[in-house]
Amino acid sequence: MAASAHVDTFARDRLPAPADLPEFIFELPELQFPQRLNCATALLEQRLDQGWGERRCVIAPDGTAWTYAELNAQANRIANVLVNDMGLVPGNRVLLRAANSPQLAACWFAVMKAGGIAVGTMPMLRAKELSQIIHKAQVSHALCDAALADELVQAGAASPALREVRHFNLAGEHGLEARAARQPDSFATVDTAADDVCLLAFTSGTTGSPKATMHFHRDVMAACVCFPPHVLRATADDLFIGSPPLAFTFGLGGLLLFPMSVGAATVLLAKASPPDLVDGIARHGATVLFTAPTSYRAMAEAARDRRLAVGQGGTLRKCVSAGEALPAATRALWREAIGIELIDGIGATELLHIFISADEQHARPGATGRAIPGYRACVVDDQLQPVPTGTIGRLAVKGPTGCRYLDDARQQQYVQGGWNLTGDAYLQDADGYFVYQSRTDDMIVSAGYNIAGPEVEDVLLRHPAVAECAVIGVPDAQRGQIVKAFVVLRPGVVGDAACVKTLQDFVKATVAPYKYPRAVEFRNSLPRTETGKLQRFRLRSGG
Ligand code: 3UK
Repeated sequence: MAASAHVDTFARDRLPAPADLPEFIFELPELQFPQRLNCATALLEQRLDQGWGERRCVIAPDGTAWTYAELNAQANRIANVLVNDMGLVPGNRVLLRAANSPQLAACWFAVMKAGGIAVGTMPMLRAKELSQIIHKAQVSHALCDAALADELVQAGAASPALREVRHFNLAGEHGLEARAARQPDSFATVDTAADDVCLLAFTSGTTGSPKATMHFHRDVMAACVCFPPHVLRATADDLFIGSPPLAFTFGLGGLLLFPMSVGAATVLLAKASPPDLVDGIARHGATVLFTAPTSYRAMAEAARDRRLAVGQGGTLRKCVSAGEALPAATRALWREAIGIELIDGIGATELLHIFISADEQHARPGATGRAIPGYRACVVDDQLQPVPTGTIGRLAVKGPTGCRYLDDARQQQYVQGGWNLTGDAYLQDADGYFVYQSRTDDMIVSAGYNIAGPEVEDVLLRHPAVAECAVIGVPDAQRGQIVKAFVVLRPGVVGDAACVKTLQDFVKATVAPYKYPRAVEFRNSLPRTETGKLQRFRLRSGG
């Protein structure tokens, strides 16, 4: 280990014991990292050295663009505020709270430059969740959009660890803008070790106390040399856009790190509902899109009408789907609407970003893809032994990134025998493609049959009456569990007994009849997290 640059060793002191770490593999030549590495140097400062300082980098919804040089200067000023005004020392945790925006990107790089540890938080979080995060990560500093100040003020009052908070988008001399303007636009970036922690990413887990995953400067760069060049293959002329918050590593990678790793530009939208995204793509001329499966489904019609794709007179050429399983029906819908084959990819907060995927040429409906260069994946049984082709088991992954929970006994569940166990049930087909079944704890067992909810959902989504749906197992005296579908109907469709029967018959006619939903409930909407994931546990508990 190279000497750490951290003065505050909180994170390093709470790394999992060596025996509890996954095996890390660095086989690709591009994964040979130097001992000293700061990801802000690699992603931002080197673009300037390369002569790309005047290229557009981060773009606000109104079209205002900062060049790489401007983002660098702003990040330097904020790094000076963190160190000179707020007393940050390397290793301190800095909470970031804002909707996606150029200023949030500048804050993120400022934390990297100052050798701090960024703790991203989803804008929707309330004081209760924020105080859990502040406590768990012992957050000492925060940079927060004034529009989201209230909940943080409440959380801060209950959290002695949090010493220094500055707000941006705040007029007056105390606002971050005014303080930053008084600072020099140069900063001596801290010469961090490649294995200094730079990011604490909280999992969007639905149960139990929050888990914080720790990632190094090296991990950030590893994510940038695996999926982007080998699967996505975007170029410096691309313009990225999408919905996931930068606090979610799907968004951090897809909307900030990956575009910058190739010298491209990125539109950071504060609001990115499906209609906002469609508008944003058209208005800015975006070429690469990152969003979740439900968002593709909701956008398909408008995307076709507005002719967003490059082949239709628009600009969009690459579309990445992650966060949840991509139903084959949604892949087909998007292709029919705009002629673009989706790039599906499974990623996890624990592994930082995507590790199984397939590019447009290699995509297979219903399958996520194959292990991407840099990663290995297999399907194993409870003894961690590989199962035969076509057999459902637990997904196990290893690569240059992997799970390191901060001070958490659950490390030993996620990492076993050197493998990261993501909690997903998968099978691998004869060509090595990984086919998602369900979360391991969501598999429905009804009258002795194993039924994967997402397979039934995919069938229901093909019915013209269905806008959205979720399929879970509910307790049943005779069968142990029965299959239950929650269905959001398309506008104008009546959810009566005849409709229930129609949908049940449709499923029976498409897949093995034992999989049909014996119970169907109509809803106006489905419970989802801010990252677009269905909250099945809320449906199970009647919520
Ligand atoms: C599920 C998928 C099937 C799967 C994420 C891309 O989602 C991300 O991270 P989270 O920690 O959740 C991880 C879990 O989400 N999942 C994600 N993508 C897919 N299931 N097909 C997919 N394509 O259960 C996984 O274990 O919130 C995704 C990049 C970075 C991320 N953090």
